[in-house]
Amino acid sequence: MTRLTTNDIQHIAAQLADYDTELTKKTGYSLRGIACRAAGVQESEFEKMSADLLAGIVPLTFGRGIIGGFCDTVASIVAHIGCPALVTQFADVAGLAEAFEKKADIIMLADDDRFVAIHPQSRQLADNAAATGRGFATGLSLMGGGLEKKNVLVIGCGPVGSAATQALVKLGSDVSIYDINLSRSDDLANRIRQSLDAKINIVKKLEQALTDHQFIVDATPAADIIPAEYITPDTYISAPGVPLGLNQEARSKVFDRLLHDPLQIGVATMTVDAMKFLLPEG
Ligand code: PYL
Repeated sequence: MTRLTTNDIQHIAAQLADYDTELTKKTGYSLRGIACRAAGVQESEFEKMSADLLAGIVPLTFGRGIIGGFCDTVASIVAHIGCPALVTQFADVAGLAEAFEKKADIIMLADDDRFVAIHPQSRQLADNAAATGRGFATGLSLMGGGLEKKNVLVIGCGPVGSAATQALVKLGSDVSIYDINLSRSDDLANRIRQSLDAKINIVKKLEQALTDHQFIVDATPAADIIPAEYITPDTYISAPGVPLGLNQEARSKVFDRLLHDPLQIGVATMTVDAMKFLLPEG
């Protein structure tokens, strides 16, 4: 997982309304709409419940430390989709205590390895990598007019790519996976076979797979992985990976058939995932 920088996220809060417009044009759904679809929650239900919740976001100094603006940006995304949010004044254990004292229903916190939303009452948690993969798979499906029985290529078999693969299999897609490390592809294919009783295709040559696929999830932290020559007028790309795997030429060729953001879809989906713990069946 790429560690974000202040630079990556500095304009997110100010541009959330514009981002909603962009997502709606591309997919027919707002950020909240995509997140609710990805989490399997009716948007009206989320709207009703979320206004009475409070999310507490706790800065963590552990590991490589605070990312300037990270917690505030997370809070702005959570609030944008309709759930009140606060960033604790204190970090670490004092921040966790503060979130409890302020009666936060959901507590969000990230270090260099994990970013989670904890619902202490039910002892459950939502994971950002899983939410991000599912959110971007859902976004690709909405942007591409549905992916049932369609061939989809997932590049990168880490936690985000794995979650995207799982979501795509559940959507009925024929999924091919590629990872620079073949054993990660093998592991993911085995997990999918065991958990979903589904067979997925392991790709060994990325160039051929890019030629063969119109729908692509780029869940890698690698730049320039999808060159412009592989982009056709039918190519749709959903790219949770940072940095984006398309250079400027590829980006202008794919034009508006691209979903890419560093935090928004993942945080929104994780928030709806966490809210599900409050539902009777959650
Ligand atoms: C959560 C993001 C998604 C992509 N990369 C992940 C990342 O940057 N992780 C590091 C988050 C560290 C946050 C820091 C803070 O400001 O509280 N501990």
